[in-house]
Amino acid sequence: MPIITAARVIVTSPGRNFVTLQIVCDDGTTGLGDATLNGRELAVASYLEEHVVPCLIGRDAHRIEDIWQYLYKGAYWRRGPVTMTAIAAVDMALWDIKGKIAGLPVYQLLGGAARNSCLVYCHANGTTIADTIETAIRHRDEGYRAIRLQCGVPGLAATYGVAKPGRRYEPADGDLPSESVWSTEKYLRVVPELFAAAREALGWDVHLLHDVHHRLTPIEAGRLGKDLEPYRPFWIEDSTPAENQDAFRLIRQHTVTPLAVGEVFNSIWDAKHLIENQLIDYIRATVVHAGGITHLRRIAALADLYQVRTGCHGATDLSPVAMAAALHFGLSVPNFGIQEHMPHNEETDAVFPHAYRFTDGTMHPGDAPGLGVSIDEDRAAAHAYKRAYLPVNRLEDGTLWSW
Ligand code: GCO
Ligand code: MG
Repeated sequence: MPIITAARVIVTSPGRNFVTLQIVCDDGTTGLGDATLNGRELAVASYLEEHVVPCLIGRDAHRIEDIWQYLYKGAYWRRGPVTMTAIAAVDMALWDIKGKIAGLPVYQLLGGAARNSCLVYCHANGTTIADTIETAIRHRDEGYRAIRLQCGVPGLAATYGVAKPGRRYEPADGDLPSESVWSTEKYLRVVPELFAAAREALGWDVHLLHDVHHRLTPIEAGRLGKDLEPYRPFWIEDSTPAENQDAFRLIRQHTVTPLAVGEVFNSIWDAKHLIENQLIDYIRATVVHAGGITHLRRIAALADLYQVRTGCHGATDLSPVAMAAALHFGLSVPNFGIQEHMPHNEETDAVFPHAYRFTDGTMHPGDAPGLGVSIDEDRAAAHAYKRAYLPVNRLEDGTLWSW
């Protein structure tokens, strides 16, 4: 059995911050896990270094479920994004090790491929509707079959999901949180126009998605869902905050637009009521923030009972290690829906060489043993950590609002 002899945390910032856990076994096998929690990176790094790594040394790396339970139940303080991201990193690294020892890609250990490849969606954004459509057409021509549309809101200086001119969209900015201003009224006027223009320009053979980023009340979300129905969106995401899971019942009463939620969820308990009551269609919890492959499979198994499908978060703050794990999970899980794909910059891809690939609107994790991702430590060391925050959002009268 492979005994864990060392584990260390590697922090690197090739354009944005990533925290990676590397576990080493006595036979020389190593495994990687993503531990990145955007805007709170060093909290997880310290949780791992101070509290988790000492408990790993000497354990049998093959006992993935036992180690998961040990870190979850054994901590006494259950759940929460920091704890669950740390557990996720250990879990991913252990699956990576098991795959390398078996000589198999992780998806084979999870039951094998349940589909040929994973449908992914990309982002198209622009300050105007015309810019957004232009980008969407470009992505469609690159082969994407599903595209998330976000555009600037007339009358607001900046809007969630829209890049600053000439740059890629990247939410983690400033040395302190930047502030943006929000108006629900203005926003609710522009989104149906965006979707009408998109259907006109792109036709009906491409899936269109939209992220509301928690900014509406349930009844406003119902209005948006209803207004978008003629354009048949694939989903609207995070249309209202989900702390009160029953809020989604109100949205459901008003629209048949499919609902996705859960990128900020960190355990099955965040999603239980939503899934059991069929209040959502897609669950967006990820391998990195929801306890790793082991726990996400449990969430997916519950969701499958209620015809809820997966639609995992995949923004650039999920490192290539998490992306690979998401694809092994997605390829093998019966109720896969779609996977978000926001390509990393070249520096990130160089720090984390990987086997996964994009073809014809879909992605495949590749067939390298384990997760199929490595880390170039020299390159990683060349990109020093730099504190970065997610922005905050206020209403026009200054009230702090959901971001
Ligand atoms: C998405 C997300 C991201 C998040 C970011 C936070 O749907 O891709 O909403 O844009 O805001 O990942 O860390
Ligand atoms: Mg989102």
